Amino acid sequence: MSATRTAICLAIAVGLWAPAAQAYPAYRRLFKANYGQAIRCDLCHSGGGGTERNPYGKAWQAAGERRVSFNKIEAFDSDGDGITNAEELKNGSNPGDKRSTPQRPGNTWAQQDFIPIPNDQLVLVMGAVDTLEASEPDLTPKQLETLTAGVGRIDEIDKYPTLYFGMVGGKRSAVAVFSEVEVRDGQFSTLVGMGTDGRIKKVALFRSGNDSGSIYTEFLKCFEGKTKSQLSEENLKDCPSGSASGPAIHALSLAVRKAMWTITSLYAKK
Ligand SMILES: [Ca+2]
Repeated sequence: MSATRTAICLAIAVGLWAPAAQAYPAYRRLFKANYGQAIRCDLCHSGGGGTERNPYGKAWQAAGERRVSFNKIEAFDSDGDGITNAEELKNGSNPGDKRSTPQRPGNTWAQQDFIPIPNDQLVLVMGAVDTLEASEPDLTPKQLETLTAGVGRIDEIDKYPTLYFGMVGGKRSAVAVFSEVEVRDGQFSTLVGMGTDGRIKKVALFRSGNDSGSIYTEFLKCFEGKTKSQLSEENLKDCPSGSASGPAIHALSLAVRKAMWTITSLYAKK
């Protein structure tokens, strides 16, 4: 398995448009919140991050992709090796790989200390940087309150942001965060890059759907240069939405607003 593949906990390899936007960096944090263990992408993906989900990953998806969903599938034997998911997790074998059993666990899924960094996606919204860093901050109650007030309503997954920093000359030149909003036929995942001036550099979109991704290009461009306070529906009403549907534009706007509030809630300037 290549290093790049293991480093990316995303279903998207290239481009602004993915046939199936799936794993989201926060998912591994939901697992850790539930079981107290950091994990590798292999727990839920057949060949590491970015690959198809294994039976355990699919079962978790079917159970709702929430923290409680892990508990809901504990009694299942997702990979069909005769051992329940709960037993496998307890013993360090992979509940999504029938070749892995408590007697012969093989490669372990547990204890990945480093945070996976999706280099290929980050370059889309940050431009050229020397290096990339990542952090998985725990929001304080106060920060959570600020975020909720700013966005209106947040989902469970929004409480587990992963922040990526683009470094130039040893200093942070950009920060980026993924943000996800559910729409009727799937999900909008955006990656929003912000400069140190508090303005959006670029927004990349990853989602599943039958419509063409290019219909969102102009609308996404409209976010560039805007600050957190310029993202209200009123501020965005003149942005060209092309043939994109109203609900889609609304979801996209909400995702970007959530990303910007996440970053600024964590790094509020005094
Ligand atoms: Ca099993």
